[in-house]
Amino acid sequence: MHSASDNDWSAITTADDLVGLGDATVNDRELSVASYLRDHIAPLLIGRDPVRIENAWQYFYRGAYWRRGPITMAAIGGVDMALWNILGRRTGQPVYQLLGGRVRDHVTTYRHAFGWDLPALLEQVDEHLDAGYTHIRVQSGVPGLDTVYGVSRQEAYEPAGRAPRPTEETFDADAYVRHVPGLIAAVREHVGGDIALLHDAHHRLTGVQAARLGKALEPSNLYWLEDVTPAEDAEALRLVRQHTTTPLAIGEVFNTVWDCQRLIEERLIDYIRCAVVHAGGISHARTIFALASVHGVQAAPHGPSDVSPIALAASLHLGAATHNFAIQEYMGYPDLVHEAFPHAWTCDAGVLPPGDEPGLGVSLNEDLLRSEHYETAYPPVARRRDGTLTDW
Ligand code: EZ4
Ligand code: CO
Repeated sequence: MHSASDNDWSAITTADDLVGLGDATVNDRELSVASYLRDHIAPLLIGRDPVRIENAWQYFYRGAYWRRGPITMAAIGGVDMALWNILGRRTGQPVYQLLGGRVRDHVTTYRHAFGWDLPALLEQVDEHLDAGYTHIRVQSGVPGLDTVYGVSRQEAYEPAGRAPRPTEETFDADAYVRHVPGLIAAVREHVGGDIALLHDAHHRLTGVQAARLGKALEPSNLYWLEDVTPAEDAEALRLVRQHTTTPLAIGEVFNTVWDCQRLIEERLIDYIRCAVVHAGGISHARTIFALASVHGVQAAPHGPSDVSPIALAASLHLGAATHNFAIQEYMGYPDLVHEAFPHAWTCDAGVLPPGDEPGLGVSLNEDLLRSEHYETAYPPVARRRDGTLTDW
């Protein structure tokens, strides 16, 4: 390789001037990954052979004494994506062909619907239904709470707010667990039996609270209940599993196969939600999904608006070529982001075709990006009524 990250963008340039884009964004810790890339990876990329993708992955993973963690793995992930991108451009093939070709006609997606109360929520649900979506994540306000994570009173993408420090909100697990089953039952009644409904609890419940919630949601026949307990606590999930048949999804905060090995091997979850960007790129997400396939767990990557169109493209190419890839989250982007990252993938009536351009099929509108500047943004911090912090 000729140079790496020698401009502001996450791009690798080969000696013969092929450019590969990657995404290494970790929401609210962006600059730490930029430093990791600039200070510790870019100098070591120079002179490497860009077609030896697996070799590069192994070098950056095993060659570092301090392994794993979101910063390291996103940095490796960005490089990995860029190298797959380069290989595609060099061979004229979309990345999904290089991964073995398509196993499915399309990658299904789900969209978010949120509303402070049921009528507002149903309005968004109806918009998604009208647009042809068949899978919808539903979130709402909770009586007695002023704010709820991921439920904006306005149009919203990722819940991070642009400010030098995070906002704070109060969370009450009992009020939440009392409210959600009735709310989702009402949504189920509204949409009928054929639409898949999903819900995300954002890691905030104990095992017992989560088990109760899962049980209470059974009549609503959820597609999944996501992040119902803190992801790192396997025994909490086991407790939930023992008490409910509501399908469980977890893993957006995992970075390596070792973070989720036990959950997968012991079948404590139904869906593994690692994002390609946060889990070491296409090469390592493929390892995670392969382990999942052995144990009856399906892949369903994280895809909020802080996962860029480049990383989404990487996920879609992998999804097209991965048998146990169930669904891709797609939160959508503001217009500015679509303009900044012109992309071959499309979103049409509930499916996300990766497009047939060589590589990942995403480019950068550098002029537009240069006119923007970086601002810190943080998701809110949540406290219980006594002031102690919740799990996420
Ligand atoms: O909390 O992207 O499933 N989606 C989510 C998101 C995440 C944010 C964190 O950066 O849970 O809203
Ligand atoms: Co989530």
